[in-house]
Amino acid sequence: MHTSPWRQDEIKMFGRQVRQPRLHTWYGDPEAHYTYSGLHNVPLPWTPLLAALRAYAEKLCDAPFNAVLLNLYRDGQDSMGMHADDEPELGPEPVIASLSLGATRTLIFMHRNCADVRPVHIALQDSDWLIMRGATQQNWHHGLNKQVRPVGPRISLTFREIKNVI
Ligand SMILES: O=C(O)CCC(=O)C(=O)O
Repeated sequence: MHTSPWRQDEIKMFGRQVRQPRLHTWYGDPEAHYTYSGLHNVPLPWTPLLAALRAYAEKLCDAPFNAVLLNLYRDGQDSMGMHADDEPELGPEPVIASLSLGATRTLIFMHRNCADVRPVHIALQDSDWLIMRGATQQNWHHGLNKQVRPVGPRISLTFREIKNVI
């Protein structure tokens, strides 16, 4: 994965163009195009390693995946804002399987509609799998904060199924 062609694209936030606070790449079947945060992602072909991890994820979740988003957090200054993976091409109740590699970072879940439901903090360690499914995206936002404490790089691989492939 150190040979991945990592990208740092610009997205529009509060009316300004800003660079995403992390790097990413998108691999998948040729037709698995994915647009989020205004970025259109055309898939790179599966590498043997990513194809093997996809097969493992499919067994683990008993669900099909045709693409994977790789996120690289270089240090504690890299982050991901609170969001739901609820783009139309993922369908209403997507299964998303995420593998964490490298440094431990904490993924925070906040309920979308009930302010009195406490946030859930999940410390994701090297080799951990996290599976989101059912109504998770409808009910929760998730994200990963910057942190002051020094931390090494972390990669997450989030396997998805793009449904309305073009
Ligand atoms: O890095 C993570 O574990 C979170 C990734 C994520 O939220 C996403 O790709 O939508």
